[in-house]
Amino acid sequence: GPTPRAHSYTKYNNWNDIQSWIASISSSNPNLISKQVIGNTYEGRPMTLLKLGKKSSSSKPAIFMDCGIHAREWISPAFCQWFVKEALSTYGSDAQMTSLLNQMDVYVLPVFNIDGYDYTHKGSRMWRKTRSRKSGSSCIGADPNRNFNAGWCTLGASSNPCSDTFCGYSPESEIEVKNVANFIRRNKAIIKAYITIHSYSQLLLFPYSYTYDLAQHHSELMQVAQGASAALRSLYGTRYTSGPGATTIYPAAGGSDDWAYDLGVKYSYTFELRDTGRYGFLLPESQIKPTCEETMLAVKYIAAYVRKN
Ligand code: ING
Ligand code: ZN
Repeated sequence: GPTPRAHSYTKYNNWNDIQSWIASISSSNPNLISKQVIGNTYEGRPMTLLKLGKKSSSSKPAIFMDCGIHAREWISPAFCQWFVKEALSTYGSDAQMTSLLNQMDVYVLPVFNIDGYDYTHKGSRMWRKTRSRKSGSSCIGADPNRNFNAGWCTLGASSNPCSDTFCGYSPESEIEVKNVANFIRRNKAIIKAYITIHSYSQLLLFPYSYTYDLAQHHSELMQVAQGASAALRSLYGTRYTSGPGATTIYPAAGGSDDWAYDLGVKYSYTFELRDTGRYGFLLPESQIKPTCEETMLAVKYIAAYVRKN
């Protein structure tokens, strides 16, 4: 067939290009990267999870990171692609990345809501939800970040299937949510941190969002978030606010970070990347590189903390 062009990390790639990239990057360096399909989306696309880490005979502690829970937040999948590229290209030269991948595995799901992401390229740019259908309603999709089983549909979520924050017909009714939840449940003994990448608002959030109660580990989660935000800011001066979701952005039940935390994954964080609203979801491609560079510092800060604790 035709020779594919080199993958661009400074463009918003469509699902077709990301899928080709997943195939080629995972075969490029078998000592550091492998892939597994954790299930298919509603429309039948494979959800391929990348595993980064130096091969080891014993099982290693791990970090799980997903991008693209919401379809229109295009900077998010761009960051997961950037992270994988950086991990592979700086292993062996960057001390922090080398220690991380020697001692831990990092699972990366480049696009969580693939059907929705594809629809924002081919149908409607501002689509947020999944693309599932149910007889009895003409409205399509549920909000995957309202569909996890954490105070499900009690607060900041809608039971109206036409709403952008529709919580779904039951917890994990969305197959993409079920696939991710099943993987994390199956591997909860090794998963030490859960990181989910959204946009926009420049926030680093942690549990809880479904209640105003403070998390059991609130002070430590806040300390780590503030350290990560300071690391991020050190590069280009970008300011982030850290705090529990409910009071820092808005109360919202059914989110993935709250669910992972209550499952026992203590270091559970939601990033809201650039910007603060000038471009919002339509962040120009010229900002992909600086956004990803600064976010790398925050994610590596959290990873280093988790590795040492
Ligand atoms: N923001 C998140 C949302 O799903 C959030 C905020 C984080 C809610 C964690 C619940 C839990 O609404 C965006 N931009 O998607
Ligand atoms: Zn989002």
